[in-house]
Amino acid sequence: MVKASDLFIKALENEGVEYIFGIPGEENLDFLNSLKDSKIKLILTRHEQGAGFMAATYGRLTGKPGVCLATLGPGATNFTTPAAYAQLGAMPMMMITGQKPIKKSKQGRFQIVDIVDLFRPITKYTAQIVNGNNIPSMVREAFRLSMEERPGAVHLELPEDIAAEDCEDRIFDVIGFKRPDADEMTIQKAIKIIEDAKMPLLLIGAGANRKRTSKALKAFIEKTGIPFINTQMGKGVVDERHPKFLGTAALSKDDFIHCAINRADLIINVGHDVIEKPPFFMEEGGTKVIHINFFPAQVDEVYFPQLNVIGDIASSVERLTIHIENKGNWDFSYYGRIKEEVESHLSKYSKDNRFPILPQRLVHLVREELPDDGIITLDNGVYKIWFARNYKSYQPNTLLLDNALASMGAGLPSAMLAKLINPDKKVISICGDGGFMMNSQELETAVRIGLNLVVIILNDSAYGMIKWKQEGMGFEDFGLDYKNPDFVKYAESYGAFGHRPTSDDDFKEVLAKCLNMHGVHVIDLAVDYSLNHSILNVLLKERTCIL
Ligand SMILES: Cc1ncc(C[n+]2csc(CCOP(=O)(O)OP(=O)(O)O)c2C)c(N)n1
Ligand SMILES: [Mg+2]
Repeated sequence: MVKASDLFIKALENEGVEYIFGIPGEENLDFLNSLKDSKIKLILTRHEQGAGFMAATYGRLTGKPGVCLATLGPGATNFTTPAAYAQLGAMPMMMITGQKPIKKSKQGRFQIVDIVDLFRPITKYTAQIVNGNNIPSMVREAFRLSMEERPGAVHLELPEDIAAEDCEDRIFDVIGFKRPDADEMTIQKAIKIIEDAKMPLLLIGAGANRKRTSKALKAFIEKTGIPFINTQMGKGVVDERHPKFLGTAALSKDDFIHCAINRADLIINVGHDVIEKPPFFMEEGGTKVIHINFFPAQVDEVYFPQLNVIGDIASSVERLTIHIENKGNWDFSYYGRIKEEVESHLSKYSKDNRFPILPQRLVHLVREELPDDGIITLDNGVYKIWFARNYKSYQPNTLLLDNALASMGAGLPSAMLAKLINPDKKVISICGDGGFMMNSQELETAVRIGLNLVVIILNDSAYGMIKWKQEGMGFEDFGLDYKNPDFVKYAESYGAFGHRPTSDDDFKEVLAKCLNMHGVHVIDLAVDYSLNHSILNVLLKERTCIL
């Protein structure tokens, strides 16, 4: 016989869990005590959101569920945003929450919320453990579901009395499975459609962000010469320095790549998922779309592909590559023009050294300073559009942004996780002053666990993204300004290092220095958003309609 909480830890070890992120409450104390003697490391955070975002990012980067722990009621409700983040972003993640004893309790309804039900719309699986003997099978099932396409969040609730029960010592083997391949007839159909098209265009989305897919897509592009674009979460799947790369869909319309999309007669859409902000809008009678993914397209007002190629993405792309031939129908000359236009537009302000800094210049300097495998993580703000459009990712998962839930507050925890599991890589967290403040308390966690991390806060003393939208809608500037704390002193009070550059040169120097130093470095960087409206809302519309 074994204690249920010990068995739970054993089941997690059996799944290869390395970390548990979280904040225990009294209802988790048996579990915590069992964790004490395990090789699984506990990463204690200062808010459950921090723990949840770290767990989700662990899943995103490794393909295995990141595990997080919270107490009942208020601890568990703090997991709702990270759960939605993992669920929409297809990141494997497991939440474990405590609960009052379920058999006999003298606490009335104090702190009791029906967490299992609360999590139902934002998880793939949510259940209360009512018998310790069920722990091994329930953990195995939760892990299986969390990783299975489409990956997402799962939740198990472990009540206090169940955690203390004695139960049978049993564990289930982790049995892998091979994802099924697409059927041959569909592959042949797709080949015929692509060969017959005049201006096919390849679009790489979030679901293509897997190791083997990257290689398969590169081979496809190289054999066919078909130009490619990507969605925000598909960035870096194929090196964006590739001569066939046209750009990223940071906006849904009126950007240069939409000129390419509008002229294309076929879009080969690999790994796209409707949870991402649409990279383009499909129209009735317009450009045809082949959807290549692990699962069929969810039909939507703006997305209704004409062919589904369903199965392992890498295998589908490899099989297309083997058999496809250039039958002389393809003409990519227009895409070449778009490429030239994009390159000259994107580099326009990269050498402009005015201060406060322009986001375009920031993108340029960060790219210059980071090695090929360096990682940046973004929070949510208007700079995300500039990074998505202007930053070239050279490798998969080196620009981590969230274009699914697009929640503020995830940027810092996701950078912390990226650094934790990639100690030899340079990692920069780029946040707005609004988003940074939503989980800034995790600076303490970062310092305590000894991370070497650079955090850049773009300081405009406002919710800049909403200001930009407000201006775009022709409304008056109202209701979006605030005052910030002194970020240098704030960082120092956590035992981090604070920096406030006063010029372009100064920033370059500070960034280079911070990337090579130990500790957590917070750079308070004044940003100039005055060109956002004139470029993103006005100039793009004017230029793109004449191309
Ligand atoms: C949790 C959450 N609340 C609100 C929003 C809506 N929202 C999107 S961006 C933004 C402003 C971001 O401000 P900041 O972090 O300072 O970035 P900036 O755009 O100013 O650079 C807001 C309020 C959101 N995405 N997530
Ligand atoms: Mg701001």
